[in-house]
Amino acid sequence: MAAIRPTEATATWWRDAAIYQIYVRSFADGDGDGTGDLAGVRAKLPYLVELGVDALWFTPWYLSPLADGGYDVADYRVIDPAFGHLAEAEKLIAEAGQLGIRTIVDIVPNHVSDRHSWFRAALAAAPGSPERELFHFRDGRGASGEIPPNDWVSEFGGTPWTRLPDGQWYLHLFAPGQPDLNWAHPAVRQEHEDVLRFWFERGVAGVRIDSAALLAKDPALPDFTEGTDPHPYVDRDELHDIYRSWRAIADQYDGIFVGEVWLPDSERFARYLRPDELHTAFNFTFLACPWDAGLLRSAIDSTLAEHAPVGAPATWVLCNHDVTRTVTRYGREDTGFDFAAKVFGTPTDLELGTRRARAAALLSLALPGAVYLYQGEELGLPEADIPLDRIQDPMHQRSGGIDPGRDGCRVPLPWSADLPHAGFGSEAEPWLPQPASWPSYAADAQAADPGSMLSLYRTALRLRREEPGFAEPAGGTGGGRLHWLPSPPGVLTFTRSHGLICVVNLSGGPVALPDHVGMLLTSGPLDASGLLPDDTAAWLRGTR
Ligand code: TEU
Repeated sequence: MAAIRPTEATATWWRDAAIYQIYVRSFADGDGDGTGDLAGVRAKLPYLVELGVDALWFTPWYLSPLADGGYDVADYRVIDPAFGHLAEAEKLIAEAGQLGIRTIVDIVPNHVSDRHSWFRAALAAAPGSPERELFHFRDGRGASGEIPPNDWVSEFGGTPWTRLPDGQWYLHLFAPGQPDLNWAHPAVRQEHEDVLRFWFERGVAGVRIDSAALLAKDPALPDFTEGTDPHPYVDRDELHDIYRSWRAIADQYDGIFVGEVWLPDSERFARYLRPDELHTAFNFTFLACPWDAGLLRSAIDSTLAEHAPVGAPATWVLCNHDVTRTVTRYGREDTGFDFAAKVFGTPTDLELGTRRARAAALLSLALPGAVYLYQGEELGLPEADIPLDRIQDPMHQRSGGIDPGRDGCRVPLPWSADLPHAGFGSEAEPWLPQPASWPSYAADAQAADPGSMLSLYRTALRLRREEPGFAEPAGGTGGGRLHWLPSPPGVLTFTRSHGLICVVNLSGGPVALPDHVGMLLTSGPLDASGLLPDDTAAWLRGTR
């Protein structure tokens, strides 16, 4: 195992951390049942130390019927038995901490599972009962209440209302197995504050807040009209009082929050990042941005501009468990990302996508702020084609089969090229089928290859930690600073501090490197003339 790194007690670790997202079900299978688990994660801690990450974000590991990959929580105080048990989670948090790696858990406050005790009690209670006040139950419209209470559309497609035998409907912005909670009810607020304390007391360093802009609803649950302000359920002002009360709890434990805040309005996005609310939020503008120099520069500039006034560090993320993997996205005609645009059979050039993903890795790892890596990103995994009869994601079903869903970015990881199931687990078939190509991406083979994606990430993360040029200059605004340097069209060149330069060539042809005295790392080889090829990035030691 690599050297034990001290867990520096700095209260600002999260401002420039490299945080690795673990989708437990697909990370590593410790007991051979075909599903990833905490034993598998514990066994891979040396790998994560070697990779050089500062924290792990676990997607929900709680008791769940998996109607939505665990984002349908039945009990926050119970680890799903498929993953292990609470004592094992506590051990994992402690073991990782001793290795200098912090733990972030995932809270899903917008809804619970339909198996949660609260919802089961609400189903058993009559319309109008107090149990139903914890959720959004309403009578339908029409002569016999046969029309849903309003015209909202589910995030997964279709109506977000499901009718019960007693005639009432209940609201679920996502799948029917995810009834929305009524955040105007004091018991809902109290329970989530208790859940935060429960996990902070078990040593977690942070919490990712799922669907953070959706919790509060207009109590009238009115029909939605485009342009309605405030929106009946997105980004409502009531949210900020909730997050201020959560921040007061987190501050008692030096805990941090990262919000999943999908909001195109950067001014409203920044409101979640005020000093008495969330510490950080995911930057989906950058994630969804097409592979284009001008658009990427605008995304970077707008991100830093919106964070600076509130003193929050930016976050940089290229993929997660919801979006098409970067290698595949960047190998397509449309290199951006749009949930609504996903269809089967989009032509993809994986060689081109991989080259661009390598360059994007050096770009995102050079930018000021925190960076999030999604498991398998460091292996250069592409989006997998899942056989229709194996697709589990409700987004597929609820799109009428048009959307391939998200399973393609959730395929169990390849660890060993020569073992069954690419080393994911020892016995049972993995819960999602692995493509025939998976062994060629295996971590053990890549670790031995200096030109692999894994070696690139390991080296880049090491340099990011060691090179003073990546650190925030003292007295930084907190939002992070970079200085753009003159570049040919289609080339991004910037410096952070100490003369460190990052250059990314998206121009369509080779370009000369800026003046430099040293080469730290490139995402691919220079050409025979020493020029930086297209879709390639370099970290340089500048002349100043
Ligand atoms: O995703 C949130 C989500 O999918 C929507 O907020 C969407 O991002 C937004 O409307 C932009 O179109 C989170 C989890 O990451 C995802 O895995 C879950 O399925 C979902 O919430 C429900 O918990």
